[in-house]
Amino acid sequence: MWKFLKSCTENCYSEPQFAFIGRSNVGKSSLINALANKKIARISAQPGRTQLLNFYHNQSNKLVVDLPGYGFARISKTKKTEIELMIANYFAKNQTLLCVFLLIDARIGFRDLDFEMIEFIISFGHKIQILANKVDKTNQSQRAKLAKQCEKLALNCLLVSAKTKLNFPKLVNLIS
Ligand SMILES: Nc1nc2c(ncn2[C@@H]2O[C@H](COP(=O)(O)OP(=O)(O)OP(=O)(O)O)[C@@H](O)[C@H]2O)c(=O)[nH]1
Ligand SMILES: [Mg+2]
Repeated sequence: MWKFLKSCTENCYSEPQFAFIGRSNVGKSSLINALANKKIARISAQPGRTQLLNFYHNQSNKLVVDLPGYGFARISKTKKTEIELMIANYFAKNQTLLCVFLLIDARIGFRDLDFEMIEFIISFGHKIQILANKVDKTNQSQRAKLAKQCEKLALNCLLVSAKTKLNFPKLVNLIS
């Protein structure tokens, strides 16, 4: 059963873990709530909700961390730097990552900041799985464009929706 454990400013567990990262407001915390079938992560229509590393146990008792989002302009410069450092340290120092789930908005596709983050994460040898969230809000041409982008980048992409739970059996399999 999914369970909230604690919030930390750096990795406070040595066990192997899955990480959720992505631009602010892309739906990382919503996806965790949808997987958990209960409200264990705080979400908001305003970007910048998650400001710490939030640790959870998932359905198979594995550690999952919900990271703060990147790319949110409307927070103080100090706070932004603090969050960027928290994210950078997490990936740079972590030897025990099972997989990094990098979320993008399926309507928008990849942004420059996403490419920078993907390169940064890969540079430490971590494995990445792209989750294109909010698919419930996409049309056919947006989905076709996304599929092409993923193919070109040779990245594993799974279309998901925290709202409709599209592809959740596959996602649960990846996070078990
Ligand atoms: N339609 C739709 N809305 C979604 C989906 N996932 C998330 N949302 C909405 O997107 C907004 C942001 O969701 P959050 O889960 O707080 O996003 P986050 O990535 O955790 O944001 P930060 O913590 O700020 O980085 C909320 O209003 C959610 O209800 C989805 O799959 N479909
Ligand atoms: Mg969040």
